[in-house]
Amino acid sequence: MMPSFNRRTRRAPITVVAIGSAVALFASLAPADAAPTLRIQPAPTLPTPQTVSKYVIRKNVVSVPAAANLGTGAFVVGSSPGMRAALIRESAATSSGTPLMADWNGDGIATPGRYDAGVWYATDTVIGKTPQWKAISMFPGQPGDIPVVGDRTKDKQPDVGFFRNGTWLWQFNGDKTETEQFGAPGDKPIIGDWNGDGIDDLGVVHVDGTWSLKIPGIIKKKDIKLDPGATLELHPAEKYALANFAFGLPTDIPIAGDWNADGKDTPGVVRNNATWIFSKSLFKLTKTTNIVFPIESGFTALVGSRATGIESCPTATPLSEKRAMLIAAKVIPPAKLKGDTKKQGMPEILATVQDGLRYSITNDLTKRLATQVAYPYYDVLSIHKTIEESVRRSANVALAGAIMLTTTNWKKEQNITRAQLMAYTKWQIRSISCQHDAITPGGWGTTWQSALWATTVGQAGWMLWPQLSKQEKGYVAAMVEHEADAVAARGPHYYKDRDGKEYSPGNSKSDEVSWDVTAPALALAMMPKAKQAETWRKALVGFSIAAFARPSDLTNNMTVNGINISKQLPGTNANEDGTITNHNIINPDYQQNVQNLWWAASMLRVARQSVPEAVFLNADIIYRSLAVVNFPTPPYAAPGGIVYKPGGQIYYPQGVSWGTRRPATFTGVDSFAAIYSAPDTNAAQYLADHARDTRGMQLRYDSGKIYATGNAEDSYALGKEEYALQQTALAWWAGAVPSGPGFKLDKSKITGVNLNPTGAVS
Ligand SMILES: [Ca+2]
Ligand SMILES: [Ca+2]
Ligand SMILES: [Ca+2]
Ligand SMILES: [Ca+2]
Repeated sequence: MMPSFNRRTRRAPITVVAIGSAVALFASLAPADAAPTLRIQPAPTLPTPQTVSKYVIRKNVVSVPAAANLGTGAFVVGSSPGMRAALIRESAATSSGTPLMADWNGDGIATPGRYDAGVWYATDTVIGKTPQWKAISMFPGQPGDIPVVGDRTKDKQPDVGFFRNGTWLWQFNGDKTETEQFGAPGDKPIIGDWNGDGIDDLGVVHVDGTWSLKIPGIIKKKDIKLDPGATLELHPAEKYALANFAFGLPTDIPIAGDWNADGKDTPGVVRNNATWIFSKSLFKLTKTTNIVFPIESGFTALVGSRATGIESCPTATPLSEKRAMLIAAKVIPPAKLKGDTKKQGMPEILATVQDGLRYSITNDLTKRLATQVAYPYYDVLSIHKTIEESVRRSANVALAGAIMLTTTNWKKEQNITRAQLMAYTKWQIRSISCQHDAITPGGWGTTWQSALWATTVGQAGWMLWPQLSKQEKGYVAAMVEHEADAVAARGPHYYKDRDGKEYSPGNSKSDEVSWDVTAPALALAMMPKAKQAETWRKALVGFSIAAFARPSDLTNNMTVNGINISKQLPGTNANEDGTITNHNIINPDYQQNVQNLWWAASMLRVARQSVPEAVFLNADIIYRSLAVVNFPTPPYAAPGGIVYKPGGQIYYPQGVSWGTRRPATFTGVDSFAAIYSAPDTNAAQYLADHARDTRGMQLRYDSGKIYATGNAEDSYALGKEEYALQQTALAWWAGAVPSGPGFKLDKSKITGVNLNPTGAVS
C-alpha cells in the first residue's frame, strides 16, 4: 500500500550538516520513574455540559443586554430572556469617549462603537481579543451633547448624531446633516423602531421617568393599540403621534430594543445596575420580562443583539448562520472504524487515552472551564491569554473524545459515562466552531496554526456527524471550509530557496506547511462534491509536495501526480537526510510533523477516497530521520546514534526545544508510520516502545496526567497534557484506519497545482 516512489528513494544519504553543541542533550535512559505504580483514581462526579438539540432561527435579531468600559476596552454582551444564558466578553482597544453599539455594517449584528472628540469609531467584529477601531465619521458635537445612533434613512447603515436640549443633530449616510426638534432640556434621548418599518424613530424619557415616543404613520386613534396606561397625542398634519406613558422608575436607566424579536422596539429599563426589565409591546407595557445582567463598576449599559435562536451560536450573524447550513448539507459522514488492541502498544495507548481524558475532562469541568459549564456555547476565546491555548487545548480533548466515542465501546471509563463524554465533546465542538471567524466575525481563524486547530476539532465533529445537531453541523462545516479555502489562497512557504539560501534563517516552514495540509484534506474528505473540491485537492497536493521538499527534489526529475517537481519547486523545507532544521537545530520534535501527511491520507481513506501520491512525497524519508538515520558523535551530542533509542527514549542530536521526556509526542507519527512507511523502519516496535513509556509516565500519578510539574519533561505551557492526549488518540485512530475502507493511491495527473506562496516566499 506504500507508494512506489518512496520505496525507490527511501535510502537517504546521511549528511552531517552542522556540528551541534557539545552539551550532552540526551536524557536519562532509565524508563519513566522507578516509583511504585499508582492506580488512576476514577473521576469525581462531574457536571454534564448543556446539550442542544433543536435548530431554531429567528426572523429578526433579538436585543440583549450589553455593557462597555472603554477604559479597559471591554464590551460584554449577554442573552435575552428567550435564550439560554451565554455571556460573550470582547475587548476593543482601550480608549476614551462615549461607548455605543450599533450594526455598523448591516449584517444584522450590533458591535462596539464610540464617539470621541469629534470622531465616530466602530468595529464590525462581534468578538475578539483586539478588534481594531476604525474611524467611520467626523461629526463633532459640543460639550454636554449626548451621542445617539440609529438608522434614520432605512439603508441599514446607522446614522450618528447628538441630542442637544431637545434638538437632534444628525449626520445621515456619513455626510448630509439634518436637525430635528423633539424633546426638551433634561430629557434622555431614546431611539428605536417603534412601528417596525425599518426606520429608527425618536423618543425621550423625562426626568420623572415618563416616556414620550414619536411614532410615524399614526394619524387616527385606531391606527395603534396602546396600553390603557398610555395616552396618544395625534399630530395628523405632520403624520405622527406621540405615545406618552410611565415605564420604570426615575432612577432607572432607560433603554430600548426588540426584546422578543418581533421586529418592533419597545421600552426597557435597567434597575439598580443589575435587573433589566423589558416590555413586550406598547399595547401591554405592564407585561414585562426580567433578566439579571449586572453592570460592573465603570461600565455603561448598552443594547446589543443576537442573531439566532436559543440553541444556536450566540455570536453568529444571520448571514453566517444561513450559509453554514448550506455548507453542512454537502457533508458525507466518514466510514466507521474500530480500534485494535491486538497490535502491540495499543492496549497501552488505549489506557493512556482513556485516563488522559479522565484527567483533561476533570480539569476542564472543575477548574479550567468550570465557570463556563452552564453555557450551551461557552466563550472559548476568553479562557486563556492566547488563542492558541484557548482553541488548541480544547480542540485536542475534543478529538480524543470523538475518537474514543466512535472507535471504542466506551460505556463508562474512570466514572465518565458515554453520555457525559458525548455531551462534553459536543460542547467543545460547537463552542470552538461557533467562535471561528466563519461564523462569528472577529473570531479565531485564518492565522498561524489555525488550519491545524480547525482540522483537530473539525475531524472530531465529522466523526460524530450523525450525532450532531443541525447547527453544530453547520458550524463545523463552515469552519473547515473556511480554513481549507484560506490554505489554498495562501500557497506553501519554504525554508530555503533553490540555491540553498535561507528565507527564514534556522527555521524550516515544514511545520506550518504540513499543518496546512490537513485542512484541505479534511475539507475534501468531508465535502467531495463542494464546488471548491478541486481547489482543495490541488492545495493538498501542492502543500504536500512543499512540506518536506528536499534539495535533491530540485534535480531528480521526479514526476508526482503529473507534476515535475524539479522544475516547479521554488525551494525546500527539509534537509537531504530527512531531518528538519528548526529553532537553529536538527529538531526531532519537528521531524515528527511528517505525521500530518499521513493524517491527511488517512482522512481521505476514511472518506472512501483515493489519496494523491503527492501526499506521500518524502514522508518515509522524514520518518527515517527519527527511526533509521545515525548521528555520529562527535560531531553530534553524546551518546549519538539513532533518535529513537530502545525503550522509548528520544535522543536529541543538537538540542531540545520542548523538553526531553515526551514519548507521547511520537506515538502519533509511529502509528501512521506502522501503516505507511517501509517495514525496516520498525515503526510498530517504536510505537509500542513510546506507548509503554508514555503509559509508565502516566502511571506515576493517580489523576491521569502524564508530565511532572515543571518544564524538564515537557515545556509546552499551552496545554502539554491535552497535546499528549491528541497524539495518543491519533495513534489509536491511525491503528483503527485499516478496519475501514481499503487504500487507493491516486497517481493521476493533477493540473493547476500551485507550489508558490501568495506574496513573499518565506
Ligand atoms: Ca454588524
Ligand atoms: Ca442610515
Ligand atoms: Ca420606525
Ligand atoms: Ca419587539
